[in-house]
Amino acid sequence: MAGIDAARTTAGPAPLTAGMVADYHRDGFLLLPGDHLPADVLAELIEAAPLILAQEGPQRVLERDGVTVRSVYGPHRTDPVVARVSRSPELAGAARQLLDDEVYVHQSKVNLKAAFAGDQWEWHQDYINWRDRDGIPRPDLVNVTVFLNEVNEFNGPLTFIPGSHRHGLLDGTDTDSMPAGYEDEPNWMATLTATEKFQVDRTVIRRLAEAGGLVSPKGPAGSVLMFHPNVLHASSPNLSPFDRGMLLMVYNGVRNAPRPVENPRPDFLAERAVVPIPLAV
Ligand code: 6CS
Ligand code: FE
Repeated sequence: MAGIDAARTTAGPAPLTAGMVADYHRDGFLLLPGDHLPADVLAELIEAAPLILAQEGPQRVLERDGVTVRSVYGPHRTDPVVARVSRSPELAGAARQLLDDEVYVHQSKVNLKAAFAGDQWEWHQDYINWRDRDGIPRPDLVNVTVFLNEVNEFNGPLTFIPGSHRHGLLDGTDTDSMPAGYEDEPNWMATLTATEKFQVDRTVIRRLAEAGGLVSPKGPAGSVLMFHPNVLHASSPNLSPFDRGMLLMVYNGVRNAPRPVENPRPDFLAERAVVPIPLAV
């Protein structure tokens, strides 16, 4: 694991070096090696994933085929292993360094991207959902992802346009209808499927990709990928015989607490209680 005291932007554990923090702010994402989490913690997490994915309920989203599990939301609230990992110095400490604030988990999920059947995520920025649906005033959140399987070029890796987060929220269209196959589902489902609700203009995507290129961070299970809520990202369907499971935790800074909204989303999608994760100094 990277030296836990290598840099201190806030008091408390600081697993990221100053160089890593700078790379994150430049590119909008940062990949940490497969041994960032202690081996026993990673093993527990990988063991917990099938149980999380098996829990039926509104927090579980299926693919358009109606049978394959796409995502399960809120595991940090329901699964003790994820709860512990979400509060670990290796992850919460890193989030705190990147946000320069105390942090709590706004949203968590396991995205399975199942072998043969896992569908795409179209080009999007995350923050528009958290601003417009959840009332979060500034894009001062960070996605912290733990790979539960090896992520390679075959199983639908996340793909980023480096530096795109520095343009803020981009021009696009908010589509109003429910995606095909989800017409009978609750309205909050519209931002969670393979058909993106907020379509960023393709001319904008092309221009940014021509300038910044495309990067798909890959690595063994246990790799930790952090990315900014405004970095433009997408991923292809998984045509390979290998799952691409990922745990994602969205940390928010406590100074960026959500404002009241008219129709709050269910708490497995959006946390309303801002309680900082305690981390020993
Ligand atoms: O609605 C949401 O909160 C989410 N939707 C997308 C497309 N990305 C991030 C987030 O999980
Ligand atoms: Fe996203």
